[in-house]
Amino acid sequence: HAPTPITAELIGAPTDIGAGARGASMGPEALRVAGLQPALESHGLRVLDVGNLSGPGNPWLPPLNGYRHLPEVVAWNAAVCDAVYAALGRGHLPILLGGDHCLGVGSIAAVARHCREQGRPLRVLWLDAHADFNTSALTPSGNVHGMPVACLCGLGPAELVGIGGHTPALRPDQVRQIGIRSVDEGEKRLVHEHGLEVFDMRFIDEEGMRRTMARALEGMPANTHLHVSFDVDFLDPEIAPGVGTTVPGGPTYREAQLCMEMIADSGRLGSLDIVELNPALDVRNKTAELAVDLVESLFGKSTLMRAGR
Ligand code: B3U
Ligand code: MN
Ligand code: MN
Repeated sequence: HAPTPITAELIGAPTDIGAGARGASMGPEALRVAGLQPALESHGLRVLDVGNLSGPGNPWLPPLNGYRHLPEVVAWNAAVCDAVYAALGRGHLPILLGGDHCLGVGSIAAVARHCREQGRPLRVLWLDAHADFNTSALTPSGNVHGMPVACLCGLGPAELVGIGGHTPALRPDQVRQIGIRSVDEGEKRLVHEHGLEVFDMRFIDEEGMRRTMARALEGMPANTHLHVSFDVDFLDPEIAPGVGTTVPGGPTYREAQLCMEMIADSGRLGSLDIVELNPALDVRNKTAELAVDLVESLFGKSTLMRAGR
């Protein structure tokens, strides 16, 4: 009989609570307008759009003790964590539509909890221009979207670090970062101290995206749950201007496609975040359309039938 199709669950989190620019709150609707659901359905997935979560508005305040909007960030992440955990419990593949990247804490804490309960190994691919490994002492901005990886590894405020019920949610050796090209001075030292595996733009320039992804995906047992946290500022701003913090010198269209295709070929994808899309800074929704195009590749769109796939 035919295999049961994967059911993807689209979960909108319309907030810019952790960001340094307003507008990521419009991300979920821009992805819907760009046709995310029919694009996924065209690759054989069932898609359930459960609509948007709700949470506090953005008070747009300066940092307090090194964090901007910490109580609101915690409220949004609690909602995301519950929704992602519930989707996984239904056997669905959650796709978080951000929203800024602070939401990666709730999303990945939920995935880590699910994997712990199922006894499955977890790997997280962090596609980003930034390492997002700041702490309240190191951050130049107080924006929590610069801190989610540190929070997941146990470095951060207790309310966030413990949101999935287990501290830390992740060990650094479960994470692979790809596309990194902007890391703050103190953050660099912390990344090194914690032994994060970072495939930065220099690595991609020297080794190519093919070898980069082969390395990032190696050593995953068959039952591994692979989570992809896709910060749209991973992409070069020439092709993806609709993000809050552009950093020049990112992956090209072709490199990004290959990255997504090789993740699809791994056959391990279990959950996804699409974050930091900022329609207020976009040009005719083209960054949202590009994100949808790349997510199609992540779910197995390819130009040809390929041997052994
Ligand atoms: N590292 C800087 C900038 C930044 C991090 N993530 C984004 N921007 N999107 C910071 O504020 O922590
Ligand atoms: Mn990020
Ligand atoms: Mn980023």
